[in-house]
Amino acid sequence: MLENIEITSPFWRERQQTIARQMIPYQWEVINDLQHVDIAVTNTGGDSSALDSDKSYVVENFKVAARKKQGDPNPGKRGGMVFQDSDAYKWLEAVAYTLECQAALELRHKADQLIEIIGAAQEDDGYLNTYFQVNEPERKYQSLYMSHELYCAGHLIEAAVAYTKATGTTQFLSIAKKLADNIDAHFGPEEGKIHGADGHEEIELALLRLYELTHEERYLKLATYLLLIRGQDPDFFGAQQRRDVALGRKSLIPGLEIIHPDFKAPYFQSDKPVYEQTEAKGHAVRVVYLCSALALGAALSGDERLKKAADNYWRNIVMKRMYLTGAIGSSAHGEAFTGDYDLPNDSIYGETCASVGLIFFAHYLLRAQQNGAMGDVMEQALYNTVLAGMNLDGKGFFYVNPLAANPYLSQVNPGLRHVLTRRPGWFACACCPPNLARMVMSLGHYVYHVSNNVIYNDLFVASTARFNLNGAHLTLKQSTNYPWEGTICYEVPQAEQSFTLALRIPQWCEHFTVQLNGETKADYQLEQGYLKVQLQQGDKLVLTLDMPALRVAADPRIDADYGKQAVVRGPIVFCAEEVDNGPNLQCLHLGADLEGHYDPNLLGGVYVIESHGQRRTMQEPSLTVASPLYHKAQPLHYQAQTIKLIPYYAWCNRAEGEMRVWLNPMP
Ligand code: FUB
Ligand code: ZN
Repeated sequence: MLENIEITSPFWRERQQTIARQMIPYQWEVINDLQHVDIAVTNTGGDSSALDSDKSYVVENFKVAARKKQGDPNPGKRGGMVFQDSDAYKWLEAVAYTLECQAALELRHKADQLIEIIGAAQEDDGYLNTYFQVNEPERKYQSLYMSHELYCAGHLIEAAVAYTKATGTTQFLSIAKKLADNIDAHFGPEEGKIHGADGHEEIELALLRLYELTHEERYLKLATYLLLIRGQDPDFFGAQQRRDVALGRKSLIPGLEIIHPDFKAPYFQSDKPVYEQTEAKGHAVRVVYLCSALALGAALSGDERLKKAADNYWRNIVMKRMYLTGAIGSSAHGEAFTGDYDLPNDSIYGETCASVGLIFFAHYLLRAQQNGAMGDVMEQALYNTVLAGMNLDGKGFFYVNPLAANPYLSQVNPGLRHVLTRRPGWFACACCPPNLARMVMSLGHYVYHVSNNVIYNDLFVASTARFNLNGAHLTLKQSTNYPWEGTICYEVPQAEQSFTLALRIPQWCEHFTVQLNGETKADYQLEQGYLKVQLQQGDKLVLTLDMPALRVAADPRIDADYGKQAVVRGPIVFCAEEVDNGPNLQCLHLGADLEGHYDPNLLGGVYVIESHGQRRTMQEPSLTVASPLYHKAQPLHYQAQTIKLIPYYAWCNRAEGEMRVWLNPMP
């Protein structure tokens, strides 16, 4: 197993420092309402006017719940979305991973304070959810389609697992176990218990992680139950919706009807049992959180039904429903998947959380199957959509991640209103910012995994890692300037015995070389995208991945990308921005060349690619201001233009303007 890892990569250290020093303290201010932020309300799904636009209420809600528990007749107002508690839990999880990397005493103090407040809000029977405790106690566990009770519980449990591992303290874990036990008392096959699961998956993965930490079988059993009960009764959520309407209850998402075309069984992945599912349907984050649990559950329990479900989902998502940037979820309606090859670049949803979830899914499948293709997807989502989810300064966030954007169209076209072209400081529905923080701070957990005593290197990240392979200790040092350069050097300063290191050879890499102690190795065979090398103390291994800038074409069934080309280099997808290339990016044609260089002074240091291309001119007689919109087709005119491309993740850090990933090839 991996005992610990210290990340030394300049690329990732800089991001982790930004998150630890800027983003997490900033998020603390926001969740405690200590500073004014303009809260964007574009993504609430319902009536944004029902939510305050300058207060998050996150921590306040726990204090209100605690006062109510103590019998205070006027505990105060509980505000925000029904799942607002989860923002506190994800913040705590991000702090936990930060504490794994550094002492961060001030953050630790704040986190302990918050855990105290959360504990004070928890009811004696373990129940914990500020919305239902304060606003509608009689509705607990009755509106699971949208209550997010187990979703919030899941985030609490994941945070507690991470916090316990990082600090060795158990106060948070006790809260988590008490809550998990409350869920266990209410859900399960026994008569009198609820025979269903939460509308938003998350608890399943959390219980599996709790099981991994505590080895208490009941958590594995409950997680498996919740995975397998889903879709057994396709009307489970529908019946709860109808009952709530009959009882005159209000919608849990302000302004959105309880019975709504976007919220039917497929939205909740409950139209059939998971092992009969063959397509990713409905809400994208829900799907990938479910899938992550299916993959980990299959690995922990050996249940073939879970494995089959995870494999089916994986195939459908990766082969037919994923963007080049690792974004998923094509539609803003229901924040959802649509159909195969339906991947519009401008009206996309591509929620940051969905790509975070896709990384979890890939990681847990990888742990079970050792298939490098899963590592490829992991880095695709990480280096592109997830990193694009934040401003370089760590204080602005994207929820929706388009591959083509135009600020004017986002203003005038209601179908594009969800596509922002500036990262807001916070959201009324703020799931993404703390999710991104916990993802990047936990990066060390994704660099390697160990299976059958083999160390698999899944992500190339300069680091020093310590492993314990069945009692034998070893230290593995990885040095690289990835993602800007493809040379990765491994050293073994200490190893009690020899071991096997499996290197992921990414699918984008057409040529690579391996040198062991100065000698080129040619006798290797790839096994599912990994190359295995035997190492011992003192060894030095150099893997060189050729990393030229490449043009990518899409499957012709993807209408939106038909005839277009995108530029990638290694794991990084590039894009054109208006600030570099002028407006009307749709008129640009890439040239025959792609010339790249690293620019240390641009956007915190990025690789830039230039192409001597062309721009269709507006000079033709038919394209004067007074000319008609449509005209007889005739030969087109172009002028030379050097097209400048930057990494997609860094877009929208300068002037607001158009952006585009898929460009025209030479005419
Ligand atoms: O419903 C909770 C979270 O809010 C989801 O995961 C996101 O998609 C957003 O809807
Ligand atoms: Zn989100």
